[in-house]
Amino acid sequence: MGFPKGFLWGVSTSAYQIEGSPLADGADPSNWQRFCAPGGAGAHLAPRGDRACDHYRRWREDVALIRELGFGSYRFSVSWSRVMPGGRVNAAGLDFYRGLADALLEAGIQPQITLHHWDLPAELEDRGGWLDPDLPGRFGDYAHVVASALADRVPMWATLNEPWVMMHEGHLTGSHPPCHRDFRELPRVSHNLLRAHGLGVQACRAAGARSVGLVVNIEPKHPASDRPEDLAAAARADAYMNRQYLDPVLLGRYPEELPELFGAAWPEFPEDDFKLIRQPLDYLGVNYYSRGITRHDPAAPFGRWSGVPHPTHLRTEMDWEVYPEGLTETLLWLRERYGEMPLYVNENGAAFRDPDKAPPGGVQDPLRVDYFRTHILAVRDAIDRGADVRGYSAWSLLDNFEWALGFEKRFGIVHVDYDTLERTPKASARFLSGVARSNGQSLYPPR
Ligand code: IFM
Repeated sequence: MGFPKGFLWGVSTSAYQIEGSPLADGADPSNWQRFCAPGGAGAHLAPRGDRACDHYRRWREDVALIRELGFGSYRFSVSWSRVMPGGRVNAAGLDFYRGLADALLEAGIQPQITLHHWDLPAELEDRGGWLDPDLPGRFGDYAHVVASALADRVPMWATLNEPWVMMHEGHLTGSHPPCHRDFRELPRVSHNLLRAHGLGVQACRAAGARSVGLVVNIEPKHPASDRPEDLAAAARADAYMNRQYLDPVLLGRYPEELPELFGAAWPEFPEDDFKLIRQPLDYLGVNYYSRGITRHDPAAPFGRWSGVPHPTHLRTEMDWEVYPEGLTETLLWLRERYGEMPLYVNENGAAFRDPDKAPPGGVQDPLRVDYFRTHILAVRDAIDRGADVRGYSAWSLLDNFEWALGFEKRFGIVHVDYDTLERTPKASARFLSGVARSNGQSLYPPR
């Protein structure tokens, strides 16, 4: 019963999704600020990301909220264009994150930093973004600046959040900046992200960071049938989404399916790059939301597979199947494929429809409560079966800017009224607070 002693219960956010004030105190525009500005592909998103949850000005209130809810950790990301506008170090940008980290520590909450959660300085995107072979080096410089300023007080670091999404949405579907739709770009984008990760780990360590990892999103790919074509399609989808990043980082090579998948677009990569990419890690961060049921589909525009919805399982507002067993499967699969390693569930959560205004009795969100309950029990199951899981962080502390989908999808355990920016904990916040304070005991009602 309960969870291992010292298990870390936390909440996650990211810079552009909550901060607002993107140009304050000397910051430069990021690719997402530009995406949401008039004339940008996301200009219709209202209210725009420029205000988001106004965390940049209300962060003290948010720290107090995390403390009141009893969480032991808070995972947030740093805005690159705030701390290094035009490539120069901006003391005011670093001061913001230093102040936040100190306030968390004072409140007994462990800060966890993600260096890059998708918001890239716009000028670096203009130079080619993740297609630019020089960007990994610039990321290494940025990582060194941030870690030199904060490693003395921040114990956990991650280089990148969900590199797969940056590649897939930015260069295949085109729904995120830089809004390209060209599968031939994907291998180069991935490889540059992986090199950036390697240089970021080295830079963090050189600056004294103690625990350094990577955060990936994993979705088990299940074949729609036992037909060999569907089995092969599920393997291709798995290589593309789940192993494309983990195999190079943890095994020093790409999955064997990828050269065939990309055909002539697959470049020869220098062997030395894999030494850089395969830096020893202190932990792996896992973001889990759903699984994918996959069938062979020769008409699919890329990869010859497509997704098949489960006929009866509940789906969230994102149209993602609720499938907690997939989290146990993921955590056990990581151990089996890559060996013993400390794992943290760094994101897990669900968008369900909540009212725009919090009613007087608070927001009741039973579907989200059930989502958390079943997924946390799935983590427990994985621990019982040998996975070394050290923490669980809910996505997300606040309702926030869900990227190209704007503010409509509410993932928060705390409701945000986008007119007044008032924060109101939902029933799910109270539920998770009980789980955190009891180290999981509250999941098991007394007999
Ligand atoms: O909001 C995102 C987050 O930025 C990255 N992981 C998935 C979340 C929900 O889509």
